[in-house]
Amino acid sequence: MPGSTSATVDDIREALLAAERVVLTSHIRPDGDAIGSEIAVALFLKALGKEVLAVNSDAEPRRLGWLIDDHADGLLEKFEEGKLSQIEALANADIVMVLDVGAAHRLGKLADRVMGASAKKLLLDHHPDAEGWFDLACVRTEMASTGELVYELIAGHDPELIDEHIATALYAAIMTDTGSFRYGATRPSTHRVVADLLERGGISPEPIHINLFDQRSRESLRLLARALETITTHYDGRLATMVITQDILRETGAYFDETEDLIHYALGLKGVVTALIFLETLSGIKVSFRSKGDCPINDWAAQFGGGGHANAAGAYVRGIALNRVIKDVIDKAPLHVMADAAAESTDDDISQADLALLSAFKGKLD
Ligand SMILES: [Mn+2]
Repeated sequence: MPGSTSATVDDIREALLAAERVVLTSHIRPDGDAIGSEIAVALFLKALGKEVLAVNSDAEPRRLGWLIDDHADGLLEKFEEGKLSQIEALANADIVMVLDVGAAHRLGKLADRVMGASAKKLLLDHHPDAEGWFDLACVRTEMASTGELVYELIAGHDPELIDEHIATALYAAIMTDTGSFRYGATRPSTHRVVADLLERGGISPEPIHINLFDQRSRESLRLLARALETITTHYDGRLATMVITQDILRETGAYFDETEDLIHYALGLKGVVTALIFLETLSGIKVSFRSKGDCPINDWAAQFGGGGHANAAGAYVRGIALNRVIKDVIDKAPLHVMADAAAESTDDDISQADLALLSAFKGKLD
């Protein structure tokens, strides 16, 4: 039924088992969860004798290259306009399965081809607000990662199929999206899944962690040093911001994708509940929102045309100068970022005095 977001992992598996040719795809600027989930599903379907191709609008970031070189060469490609094998795969597919993203615009150059494909469209995702054009959509927002859903997909068919390669891909997926098992969405079941992956795959965490996080370039460390200097706090130290300009990137020689984990340093500051990073790109300002604990920031990101999870969201602002974007975003901080939500919640209603205090806070930037 088109528009259904209530499909189960079993429904998704049943549809896949009945198919012969499957194309997988995920979001632009694919991360470890996107790539790891795609590789695991691709290896699973290949083991079942299906024809499968995973194709993304963007290439994988360089730091995830090892995942593909090692296990999935020829299974996962970057979309190339006019590449016959990819066009044929999309045209002949029984199923196009989208992983880790439910919004067409985040499929990049593949959006029209995926939506226009005659194949059945499946979604397996953990992001809220999936669009309605999927034939079967399994969206489980309580999951920390799409990788955990893929584990369910495979283990529910035959856990024996979880070999070293599938286990490595899923471990990397889950490790990425849980921030190495420390974010709020990490649950006991997350640890049960990774325990099973370690056992069945005969893999150990350390080399995967080293591959994912300990491969920094000198340029990226120079970028880190510069980025730390830009940290500013607001609202009594509850909000920390970081700014990366094109000048900083140029001067340090770092790549844009090396900005990815910088925000955690701002979030790591004592007393900070929310951190923002403003990244100046050639076509606009990318704003990343992160928070700790019960401090949702996705509605805040949505005010700037973005969205995401409660504790991790993003937005992209075009046509407005960097300094203006910084001020606008900070000014629109939700009340629970501006002031201590615990103090407010002792009263059901916010008093007039509190509201006056909050509006005074609002204009005050460090
Ligand atoms: Mn994810």
